Amino acid sequence: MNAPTVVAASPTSERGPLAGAIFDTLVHRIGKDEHAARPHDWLAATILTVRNEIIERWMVSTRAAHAAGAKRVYYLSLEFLIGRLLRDTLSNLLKTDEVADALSELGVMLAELEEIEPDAALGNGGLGRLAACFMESMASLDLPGYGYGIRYVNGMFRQRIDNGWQMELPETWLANGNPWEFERRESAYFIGFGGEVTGNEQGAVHWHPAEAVEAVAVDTPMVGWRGRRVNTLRLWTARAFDPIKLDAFNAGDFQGALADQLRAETLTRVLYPNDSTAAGQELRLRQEYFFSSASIQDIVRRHVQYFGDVRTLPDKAAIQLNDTHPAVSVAELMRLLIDHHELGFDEAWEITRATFGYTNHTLLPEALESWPLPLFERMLPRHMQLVYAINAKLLREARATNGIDDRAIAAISLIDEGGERRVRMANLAFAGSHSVNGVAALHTDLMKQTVFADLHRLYPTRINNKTNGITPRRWLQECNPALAALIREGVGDRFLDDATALSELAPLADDAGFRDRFAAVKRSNKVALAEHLRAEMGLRLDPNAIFDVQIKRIHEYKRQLLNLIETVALYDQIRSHPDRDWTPRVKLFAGKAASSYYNAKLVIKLANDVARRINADPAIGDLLKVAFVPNYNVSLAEKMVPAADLSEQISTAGMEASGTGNMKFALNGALTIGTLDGANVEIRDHVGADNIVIFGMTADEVAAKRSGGYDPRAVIEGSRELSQAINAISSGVFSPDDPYRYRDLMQGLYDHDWFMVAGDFDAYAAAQRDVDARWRDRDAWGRSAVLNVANMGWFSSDRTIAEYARDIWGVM
Ligand code: B1N
Repeated sequence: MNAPTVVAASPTSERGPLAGAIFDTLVHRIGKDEHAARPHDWLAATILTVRNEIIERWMVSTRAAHAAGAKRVYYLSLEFLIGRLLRDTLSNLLKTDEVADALSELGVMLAELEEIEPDAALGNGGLGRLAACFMESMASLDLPGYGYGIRYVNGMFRQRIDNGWQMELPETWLANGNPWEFERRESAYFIGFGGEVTGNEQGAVHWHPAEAVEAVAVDTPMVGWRGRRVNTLRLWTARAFDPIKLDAFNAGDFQGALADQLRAETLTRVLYPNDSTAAGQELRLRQEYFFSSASIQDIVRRHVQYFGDVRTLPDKAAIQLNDTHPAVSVAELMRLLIDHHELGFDEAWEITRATFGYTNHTLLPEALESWPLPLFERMLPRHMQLVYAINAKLLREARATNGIDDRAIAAISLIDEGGERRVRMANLAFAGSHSVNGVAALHTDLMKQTVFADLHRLYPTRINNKTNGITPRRWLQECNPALAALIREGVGDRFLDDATALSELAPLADDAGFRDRFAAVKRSNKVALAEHLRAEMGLRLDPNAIFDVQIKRIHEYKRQLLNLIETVALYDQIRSHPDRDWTPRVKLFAGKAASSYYNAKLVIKLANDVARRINADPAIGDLLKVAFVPNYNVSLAEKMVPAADLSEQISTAGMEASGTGNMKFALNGALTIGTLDGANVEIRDHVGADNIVIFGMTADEVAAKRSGGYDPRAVIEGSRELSQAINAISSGVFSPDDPYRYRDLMQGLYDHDWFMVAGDFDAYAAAQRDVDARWRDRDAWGRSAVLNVANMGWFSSDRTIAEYARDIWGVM
């Protein structure tokens, strides 16, 4: 941002107490006066001032949990995609207006400060954002919940588009400091790596790590709705025990003197930019063990300090593993119980299983984590022994179970023996937990039928479903204040505390006056987005067109390519039949590709190539505009979601575990065009089949086609629209500078088409023309949009968290 807009500041004597406090913070904590202060100084002064109030509530929350001897919930996640915190925190404290007024007395605009706060982008996509929504809901439901993760210095990379190609730049969210966080130097733990394990005659085991770093806690307060509770997000940072080797330094070896510190800092330096892909890197396993060990040590220490006896851990602590990234925690807790607390193996195993729950977020084979056994053994020799011991017990149980044959035993084993031996983290997490859940009904069914079929036969009650949710505070109240105000006018403010009360809106779907006001809100959000995109990328968009939006990570299974091919087909149709009554569309794309994912990066280039050609075609005018918006993140989503008319949720059925973007759009009054995949199935059930546009193969049909000889070439040749669009892309119509750029990408569709782009194309194109027709019936569209909002309350993460609390954690 440039210099903030200067509004006239009030004279000092007329300032209220809050303005006085912010000013005092600016002077005494930041060390600047109003002449020297930059926008970031005002931001820091505001946050530090607000923080004072939060701290008091934070202590109240902590003391209350302690006094009640309450059971605590620990959410372990390698990712927390928080985004910005100022607007969220002020809104939850009901202090937005008060702070805005105080700042305006000082000549500063709150909205401008909110816009310069950097996103805490400590996650890739849906999995990390879910963890952030869960933190907010736990605080809002007054549950004593702790998040544990890593304080990456560089979060998700910044995406720049250079001549249509994605470029990755380092993200530096800490460049101006982080006024939200508290470093807890006293909460530091020893984390060992490598070395060897010895035993004595009494059977006591001792691990002598070859290397060690110190994990230091950094806490951020998480404020719940109405400030009801303040919980802690505890992120670990790594430090060398010996920050500098003075002897080496004095001998002139400056780099050697600092080598340990550098190696430690490297551990928590960057977030792996993988989404739904396992990173096969030694550093990744080090990160996973580092944060798991620090978190488990912290949890056990707190428990023993408060309750005296480690054996009551499952009564007082529930630990949820967010996917398998923290799964080594199972072995780490076993190690602490056996080696440090001297429990027997069986008792330790009972406690471990009663304490952990595991959430699975994907069945994609390339995303299932497994570690080469030699690497695991070299880095974690004691944990390797424990994994073997757990496996022996697991396989003994399996062999004693009817109907489990040798093939099933091999699938259940914690060790994958096919080829290079590997440790299977999903099996370890499954075996070590009393609950294993999927994130949408369909996904949970597929868990039982596919990846976990044999473990499910062995433990038939363990798998359960917890359909994902989103926090309605950030994803309705804060990102769409105009819609929130309209809902309040319509049905009062009960929905603010209970999102299912949105259902009271349903009758207003038939009220033409309400629909008009609803449409006006949507239109003003579209105008605001168009203005933002004009300023940022020089785009000119017509707010009367359908805003058709696909924003999410770029991945073949999410099928941005299906959308782009259909865009090309539509372009072709409009040019061939300019006389028809076309419905104007704006197609917006945004999302990041993993830096090593070639095809995903090529899809970004294709989106930009298609956009450049179509947007410059005078024969098309405003009938079709296409844009790829750079650097998708939480803050950009908060601008795009409220402005969308149509939400693209078009993954190959069976591949998207849940999706949560789908929920954000529907809650903000967009209609979904989607496959019967992930939570789309449940969204259809809630909003009603008439208010969503479903197309394409089901998960069963996809599976059947894949095993029964799917012939994409025949499909493509049988569809004139599709083959023309593919030929155009393949022959360089959109890439005259490099006509062969997309030839292999298109050829792949003829040869294998694993994601069934061709198989679903005709159904998708027909569904899009159905969307056009619905759009032209403004009353029917408006009615459907209102009914989407009215029926999306169930997808609040408050509902999701209440289910976890009741069924898995035993805290509600
Ligand atoms: O988790 C989300 C779901 O809504 C999405 O459908 C699902 O794709 C997403 C390895 C993942 N699954 N797996 C990952 C992320 C990072 C990584 O390194 C895998 N993300 C999901 C929330 O349930």
